[in-house]
Amino acid sequence: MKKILITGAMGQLGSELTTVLRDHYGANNVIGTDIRRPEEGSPLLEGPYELLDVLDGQKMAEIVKNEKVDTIIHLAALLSATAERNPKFAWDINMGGLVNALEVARENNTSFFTPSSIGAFGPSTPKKDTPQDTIQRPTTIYGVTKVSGELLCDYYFQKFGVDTRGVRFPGLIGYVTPPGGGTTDYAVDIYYDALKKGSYESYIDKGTFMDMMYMPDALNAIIQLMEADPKKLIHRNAFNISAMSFDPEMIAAEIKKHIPEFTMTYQVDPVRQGIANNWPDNIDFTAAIEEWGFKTEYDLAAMTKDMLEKLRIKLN
Ligand code: AKB
Repeated sequence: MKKILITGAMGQLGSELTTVLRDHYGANNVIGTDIRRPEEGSPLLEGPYELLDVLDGQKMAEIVKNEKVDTIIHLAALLSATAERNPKFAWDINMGGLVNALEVARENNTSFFTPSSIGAFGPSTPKKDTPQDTIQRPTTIYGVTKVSGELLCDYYFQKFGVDTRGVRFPGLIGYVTPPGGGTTDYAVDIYYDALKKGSYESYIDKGTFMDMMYMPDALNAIIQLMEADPKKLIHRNAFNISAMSFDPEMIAAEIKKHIPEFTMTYQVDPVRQGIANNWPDNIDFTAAIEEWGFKTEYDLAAMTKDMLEKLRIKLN
């Protein structure tokens, strides 16, 4: 039985992953941590929960030692658009937190998962069917921290034998906790506004394709990779994964099938559009399929149907 510590448990991914892992491994075996405390009644408090700033490596080490943690899932990080507004702070949080978590993993011999992102690619990366191994010269601070993180995780595996694993997540879409400060967030906001206002003003321009994935598939991917046979993993960190690639028109057209009166207008945000322009249109994820059997269940149609159903209940 695993004993897992999650950083960034209050984030978009962390809040759902904590619950899913508690169902999978037992509530007492998954310790949620974040710099904030959830509101009373939050599902995050239905198991062990600790306040933890990832820049406090000593406290992280104490929790891991005291609770005999054998797996660290390090999610705490700033997303692309927020990072671009404060690059130094983004470097401190994204890299400082990662180094602390890797050191704690090394000292305590734990397994380790941390996500990279499609943000680890840049303008000189092939834009279509972006290969697993390719040019990575991102032009955002978020991308710089993601490439550095991928390399650092490889280093901790090669140098110290820490069992590091990771994926390059595309935009994640879910209805439980809204994302904060990402470039792909429009693909979540659009569902909320479709139901609340019947319209959406997109900050991402027409014809801008990005990879995306529905949250249940993202959660499964983490469990699948963490449980994969290490002998079969050639890449270990930063596997390309995706479930779909679409532009704003395509997601709007899919929503219109359920809400015929839905309309979309554009008010392009130059910062987030600039970031999106330098990311791939669609990535190749053959290595993840071959090395650990990556698979997804939701395409754009299935995700849209489920998102609208679940959000209708949540917003009522
Ligand atoms: C973002 O938009 O910053 C994230 C990501 C793709 O890493 N969702």
